[in-house]
Amino acid sequence: MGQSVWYITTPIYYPSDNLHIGHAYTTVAADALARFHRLKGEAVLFVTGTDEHGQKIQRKAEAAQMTPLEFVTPIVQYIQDPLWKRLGISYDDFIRTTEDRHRQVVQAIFARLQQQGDIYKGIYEGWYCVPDESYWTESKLVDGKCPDCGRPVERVRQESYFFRLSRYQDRLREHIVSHPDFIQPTSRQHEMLNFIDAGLEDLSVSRTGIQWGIPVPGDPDHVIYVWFDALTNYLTAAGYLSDMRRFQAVWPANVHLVGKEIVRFHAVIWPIMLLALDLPLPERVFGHGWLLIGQSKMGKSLGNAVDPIALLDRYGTDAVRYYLLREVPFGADGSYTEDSLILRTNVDLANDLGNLLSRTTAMIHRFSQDTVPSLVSAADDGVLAQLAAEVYREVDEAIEALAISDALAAVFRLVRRANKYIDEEKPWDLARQGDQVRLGNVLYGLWETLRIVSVLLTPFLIETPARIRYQLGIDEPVRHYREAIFGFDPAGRQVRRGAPIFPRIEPKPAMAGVEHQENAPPISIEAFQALDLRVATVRAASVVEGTDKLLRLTVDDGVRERTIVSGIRQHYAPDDLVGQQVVIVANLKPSKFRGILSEGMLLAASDGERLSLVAPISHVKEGARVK
Ligand code: ME8
Repeated sequence: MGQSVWYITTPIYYPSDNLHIGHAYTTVAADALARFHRLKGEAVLFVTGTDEHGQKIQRKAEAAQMTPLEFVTPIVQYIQDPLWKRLGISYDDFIRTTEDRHRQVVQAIFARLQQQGDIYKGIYEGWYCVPDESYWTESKLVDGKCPDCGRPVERVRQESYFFRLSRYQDRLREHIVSHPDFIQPTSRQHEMLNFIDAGLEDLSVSRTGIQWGIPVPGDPDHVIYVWFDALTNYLTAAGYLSDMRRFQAVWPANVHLVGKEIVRFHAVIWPIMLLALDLPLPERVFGHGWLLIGQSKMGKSLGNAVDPIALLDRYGTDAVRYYLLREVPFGADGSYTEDSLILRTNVDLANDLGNLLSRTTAMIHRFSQDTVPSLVSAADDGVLAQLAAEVYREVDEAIEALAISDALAAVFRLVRRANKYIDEEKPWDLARQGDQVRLGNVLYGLWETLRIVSVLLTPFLIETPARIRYQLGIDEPVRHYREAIFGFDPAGRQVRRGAPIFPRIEPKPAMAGVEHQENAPPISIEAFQALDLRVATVRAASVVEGTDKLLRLTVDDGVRERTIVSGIRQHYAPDDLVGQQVVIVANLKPSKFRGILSEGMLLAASDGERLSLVAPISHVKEGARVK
């Protein structure tokens, strides 16, 4: 009965309002991981869903003069389609806690724990946070408010069923210590151990006075605590009690992906429920960080939620997915801004990836009549093949560690290296010199790198891999991760040049801070021609120590390499500039900055807020005159 299905879950979300990009963040991450494992040929179960019971939903429904089910159903439908559909979420099962299959499992578990003496009836007196659906003792409150979310709590005193967490406290502690992968990132492990060491109190697992929930078996005045109900979804979806054969193949879950604020439920209450049921514990509970707006968490009730559909309308599925997966190291908090989404898309997708594709297909068109040349490896220095092999391993390892952003960073390192390779190898020179062997190797290497990138991006992006492959002349979809190996695809395909796969996004029109300058006085054509403007390629870039504005660049102007000191450090990272073409004022009188002689300046456009270097929109030779 070996475990054979790779099982990943997201939290099941409250359908109390439409979801925001914080929810999309978790779900897209889980989706990428699920797709990655499928691409490696594994059987995967990826489950998401909705947590529909509880007081919060009941109150919302009352306010809307609807039954709770009437209230949640359209929201749940909206989450499935358009929200998850348009984000490309490839869930295998969508579980709603209002389904019969789930109610049966929750009630069966409750009854069993009661029979075993793990659940008993008593009196609960304490505090309750309605929005979080969590119970608190007096001593845990902070300034009389919920210690998790800071909102007011309500006093409750009622008959209640209790779950004896304390009985399993030592076993849980011992499991956490002996399984360092169980709670991740590691910092959350320490938090949980501290929480356990402070002593676990028995948990109230039922409520009276509300109807919207699963009734306690045999005692219908009580409904089961919504977290007890919700956590059980992971078992229901795995087939627990309904299809035990499937369950054996699926359980334990490999990853429960959750936001950091609910790690405690997943790393304390949930494993204790499983210990009491004599079931193996999940391999990993991963608590990722929050998307912040400014300094605060984006939240449904905080009025700062960003609607994913609006972003999808504006930027498309892949730009939104890429941003969510790449921008913030998985595990840490990160600020969301639309500008950072635009910048990410423009720099990585439009510039680096888009240019590599259009340059490569253009050169294969021009120098090889659209036909991908074959590799004559004897003369090839293997730069791209070697890096591709490294990246193949790195992506795999990063995903194993759930370091999704690192995996994408590795893929884009390969993209950037390939762009630089074009500048170094200068295929147009090889063509002029008639060096067909070298030219063929270089073109095949670039084409093959793009094909590998299309494989590596398959788990993360939905439409892009096929669009890249179309232009490369490949109609077959990506089938397996091991296709991302250099030399896998034979020569002879016919490239199809096409439109840019990611057109640059123009920053939003309403730009505060744009300096609307008065037009300058007219000048003669001679005055303009006195400027020697030329295209150059950045060969090296580094920061000028002791300043926060200056970069020192080495640029190739077609005749020689020259040094230019430029005040663009706040807008560009040195590594991002290497290999880029720029426009320089070549006949500016040299002058010294911080002891460095600068021979010329770069042209850049500035709206007072953002600054963008000026560059030719397609590749031209270094030294080309700008006029
Ligand atoms: O907690 N940044 O549901 P929920 C990142 N029903 N992720 C965020 C986020 C943000 N600003 N805001 C929300 C519940 N999330 C329970 C779960 S599971 C058995 C029951 C994500 O609708 C993150 O994954 O409040 C967080 O844990 C989840 O949405 C909370 O969703």
